[in-house]
Amino acid sequence: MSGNSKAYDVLVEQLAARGIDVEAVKEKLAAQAIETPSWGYGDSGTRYKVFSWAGAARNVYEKLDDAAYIQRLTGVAPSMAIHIPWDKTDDWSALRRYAEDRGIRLGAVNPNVFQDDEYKFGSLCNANPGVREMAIAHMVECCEIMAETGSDSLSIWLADGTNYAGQDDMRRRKHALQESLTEVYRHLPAGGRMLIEYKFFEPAFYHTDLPDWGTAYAMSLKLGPQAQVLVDTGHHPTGTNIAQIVCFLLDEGRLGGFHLNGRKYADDDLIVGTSAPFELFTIYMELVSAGERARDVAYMIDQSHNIEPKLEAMLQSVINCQVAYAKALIVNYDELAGAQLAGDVLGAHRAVMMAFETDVRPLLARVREEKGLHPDPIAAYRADDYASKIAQVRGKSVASGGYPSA
Ligand code: AFD
Ligand code: MN
Ligand code: MN
Repeated sequence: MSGNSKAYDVLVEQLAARGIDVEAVKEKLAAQAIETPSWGYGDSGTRYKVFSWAGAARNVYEKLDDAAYIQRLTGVAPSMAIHIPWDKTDDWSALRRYAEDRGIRLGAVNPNVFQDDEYKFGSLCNANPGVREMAIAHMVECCEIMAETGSDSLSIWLADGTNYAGQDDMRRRKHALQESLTEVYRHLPAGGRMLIEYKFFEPAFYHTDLPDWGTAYAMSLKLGPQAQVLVDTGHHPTGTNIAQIVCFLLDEGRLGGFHLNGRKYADDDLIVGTSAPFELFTIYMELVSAGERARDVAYMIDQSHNIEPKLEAMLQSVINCQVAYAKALIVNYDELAGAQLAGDVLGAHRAVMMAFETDVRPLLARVREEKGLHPDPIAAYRADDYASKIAQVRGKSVASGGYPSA
């Protein structure tokens, strides 16, 4: 009996003794779906420096090749989010077919209203109506692209904000934001969703027009049922209880999805689940305990890997989400509810910690094997030659970004 199957049998026995239906847990783990971002496969960096990576994807087709590779190794990464205009193509049906021929599909469409010169003082909140029109037109184009790609989510993040008190009228900006989003909302394809992302600062440093879950939630209520909130796990002040935000939005039916990444100090875009695995676990506990209310939540990774090997970083991100979900699935929620109602503070806490402190890797390994996959995606990655092959074929792009060299 391989070491793994022994560990698996011991774990199954432990979980059964805790009243956990292991087969039901495995079914949910096998059905998990985590979307990877096209921008995680190309070169990216910080404002100081982009360390270009040999083999980094140079165009949307190569990004799809890499996303399909992640899906082949993990079996739970069936879609890739696209970013417009970075991933723009003049033949959407060809791109859609290219993805589907490789076992994945095109996911959320991310407009870009933060890199054109015109957006210096904002996009949808800009005082200049012409700039607002330009940003709205771009988002309407993204709605049309959604119809072409079969995407169901328009994932909106604005860099809009100001750097100094008095720089602009925050009330006027709020009105402009609502008006502009209302116009975009009209163009959503049937069944499409507008996911409104918030971020407490950066690149604006005095105020951001969509800084927190409350403003995004208020905007979604004003817009209508196809508008929901997008929670980027890196976009909160240190110490924020993100699980509580997730619980509230889920209960209101307004949690559209996540941009998953890790943070230590700010929007660091690190590998999700590295700096705060317990936080990720508590988020997944809210999702598991919400049951049907969490059915349509979109789980999307939003990271840019600057020093980490790109594909290994993406694999680790997906695995960390699998681990957090598996741990959340093995909480005995009946036992937890009983302890909560009885006011058994530490009994309830221990019911949660018991799950968090369980090594779920043998369970995940078995789920992968039952899907016909290697039980350890990182070992599979390190054993095959995909990364060395693309490094050879694609080479290294000229590093960009960063302060102009002296
Ligand atoms: C940056 C922003 C935000 C956005 C992402 C993709 O902070 O998270 O969703 O870029 O555009 O990380
Ligand atoms: Mn994001
Ligand atoms: Mn971000």
